[in-house]
Amino acid sequence: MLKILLPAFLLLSGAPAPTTTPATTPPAPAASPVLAVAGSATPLKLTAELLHRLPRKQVSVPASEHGPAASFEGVALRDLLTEAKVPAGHDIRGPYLSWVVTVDAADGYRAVFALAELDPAFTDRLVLLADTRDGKPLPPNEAPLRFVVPDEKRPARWVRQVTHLTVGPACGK
Ligand SMILES: Nc1nc2c(c(=O)[nH]1)N[C@H]1C(S)=C(S)[C@@H](COP(=O)(O)O)O[C@H]1N2
Ligand SMILES: [Mo]
Repeated sequence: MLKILLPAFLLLSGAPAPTTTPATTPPAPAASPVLAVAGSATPLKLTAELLHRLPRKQVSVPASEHGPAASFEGVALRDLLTEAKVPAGHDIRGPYLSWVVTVDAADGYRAVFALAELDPAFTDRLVLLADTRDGKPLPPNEAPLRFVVPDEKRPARWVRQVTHLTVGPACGK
């Protein structure tokens, strides 16, 4: 009996739990995600200040097999590209038709969007880079930014924990 009660007593008394698991150091605070454009030396830092200076967009997503209904807010990826001087509209021609935005996440997950998929001259769909869910900062498994693509039924490109956006030619030319 004493053997069973002793560990519980140690936990309740605040004494270190008798465990062999090594202590882990907390992760360093994440630097701002960045958007880098081919041929441009300075990447755009996706700071909270920038994300609040650009037009804010809000989208409500219904409940599905993937999760409960949610309301996301953030900025359109296209508006970030414009901030970074990436061609838009009628300028998306010739080589720019094969330009893509590569999205990298903290866990190594990757996805791409083509410039033409993001542009209001081609489509009305919204590709949102969200920084809040239901009016609150994103939870740790989604922060600091996550994609929301309401028109896409499979949320496979709804990349969470975005760290880098890289914009440039799909096949390096
Ligand atoms: N960083 C990251 N984002 C990701 C994934 C992932 O493995 N890593 N999985 C994708 C897939 S396949 C799905 S179905 C959705 C699930 O989103 P949820 O975890 O918010 O439900 O996240 C997408 N975004
Ligand atoms: Mo998925």
